[in-house]
Amino acid sequence: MLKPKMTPTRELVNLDGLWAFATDAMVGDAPWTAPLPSGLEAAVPASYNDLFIDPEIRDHVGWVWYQRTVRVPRGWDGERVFVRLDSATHHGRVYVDEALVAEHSGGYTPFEADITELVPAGAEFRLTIGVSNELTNETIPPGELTVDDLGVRRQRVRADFYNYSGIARSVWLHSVPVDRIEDITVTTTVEGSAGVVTYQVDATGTRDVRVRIVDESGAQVGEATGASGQVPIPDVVLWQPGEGSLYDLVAEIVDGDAVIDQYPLPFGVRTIEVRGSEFLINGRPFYFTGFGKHEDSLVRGKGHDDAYLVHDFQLMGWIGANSFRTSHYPYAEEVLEYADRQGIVVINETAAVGLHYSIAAGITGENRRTFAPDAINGKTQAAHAEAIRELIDRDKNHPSVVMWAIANEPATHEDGAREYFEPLIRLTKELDPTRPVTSVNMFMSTPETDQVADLLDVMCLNRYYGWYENTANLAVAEIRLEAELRGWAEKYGRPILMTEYGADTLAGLHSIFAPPWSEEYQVQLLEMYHRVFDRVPEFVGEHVWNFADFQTSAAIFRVDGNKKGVFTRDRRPKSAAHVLRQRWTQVGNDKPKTS
Ligand code: BDP
Repeated sequence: MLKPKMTPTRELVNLDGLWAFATDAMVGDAPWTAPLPSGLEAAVPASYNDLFIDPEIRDHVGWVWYQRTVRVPRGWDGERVFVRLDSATHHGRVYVDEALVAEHSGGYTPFEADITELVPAGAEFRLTIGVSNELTNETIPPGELTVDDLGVRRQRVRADFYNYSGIARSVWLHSVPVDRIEDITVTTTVEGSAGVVTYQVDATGTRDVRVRIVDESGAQVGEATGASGQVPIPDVVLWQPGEGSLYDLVAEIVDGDAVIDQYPLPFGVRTIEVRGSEFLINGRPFYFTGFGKHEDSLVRGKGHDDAYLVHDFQLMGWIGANSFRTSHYPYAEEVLEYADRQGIVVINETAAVGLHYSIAAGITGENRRTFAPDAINGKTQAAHAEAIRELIDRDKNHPSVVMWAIANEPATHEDGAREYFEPLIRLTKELDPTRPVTSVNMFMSTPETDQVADLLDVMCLNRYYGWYENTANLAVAEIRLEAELRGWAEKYGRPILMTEYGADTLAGLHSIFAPPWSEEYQVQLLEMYHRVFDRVPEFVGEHVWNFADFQTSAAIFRVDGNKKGVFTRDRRPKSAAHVLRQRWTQVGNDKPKTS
């Protein structure tokens, strides 16, 4: 789905700002499409949870309603008019006055509604958006709805981050021509000093299509006609980690000399390949340094914020990180566009987190089969397939995206995992044959027990030796970690990436004895992991968990959230940040020497 854009043939009105807001309890039996009665206003984009001081709003389970009036610009007569949401977490419904015009499940991908027939150009209408945060065993991510002893509905999530809900990204009103470009797909290869761009333009109607390729100075460097084809770029400037060189593919549908629709798509020319145990970008072994991140900040929750985007990337640049993973859901499109321009490498993940029903068995006592009719079942798998489709559809053209992670820490050691994952991995590869595919592995899925690893291109491991296991015993943790990594290398011979490792750390807690939670322990744990990484030749990268402290549901092992950040939630460095900076600014994009 193309991001709405202002072009010579398309126009755009941003609908962000303050919207009337109410929970379903506040609306009661009244129709939610009537003016909302609560007197509350909510900021868009932002999760609603932390905006208000009322715990009943913060922990509300079910539908909430956002409302505002919108006027269609009078000049849009004869165009098609759409309302587009960049996301609604987790289910969205869009009403134009009383009419339901769109419904969507999946909290981190966009959807839109064609409202042309309902509102003429120049007219005003009431736009009501419903958002539900309910999660069940058949949604992505999965969760459970329960009712407590007082009859209050509760949402249980199976992920270690707060269930922030609402409209966390922008809302748009946009116009497109009746005959228009609906989608563009660009893939690239390199032949000698030339780049080869393979493109496909999907358009409505039977008009002629032409494309031009324009470099960053605005000079045209290639052109072609037809809905699909190849365009060479002589003396191409490659997109490289650290150098986000981009081109625009300007697609047009034309009628003789008249341009009916125009859409410029930024793209980069680069190649990705997994060869043996190496991860190659532009034919050169790449070593990942960086983080698993979250979209998370004070007050906004998961609300997208360009200021945090710029600041987080500044901090990643300062520390020498060349990459991050969009743990545990697709991030705002602005993040990927910025990564494209900044030359930051991205592992792009679906929202399939929590497909593991006994991960916390030691704490909760719950020990259930994950792949079962009353747990992760065929309907969950269908929702998961749709999540993969929507992610690839949205993000396929971003050069920064070098790999798809289709899940985080599913129970891939349990019976049923192969039947569940094999079709999803196949689907991902069919939808995008150009990028490697992974599923991020958790500690119970070892080289001996894992049932899907042979289907994956890269072994992405989350490991907590020295934290959840061998707590406060880094010497033993070092031996266990190395033994396991060598086990993966020996069995599969594929690249191994540590997608999570780290320790909860209370900023400001110091101790000469370096106990868990102290800044010293975080430093010593990371240094121990790095010694091991540098001894394993198949190792291709390190993503510390997490970039910054983040909010979670209340739990006895969480102190106002997860504190494994290298930066605090307000982005101040802990001691570990300086240690990482020293290592990563030296390592660059190359693997540290194996000792
Ligand atoms: C991993 C999860 C991550 C958690 C982390 C932790 O992938 O979401 O936040 O552990 O416990 O299991 O800190």
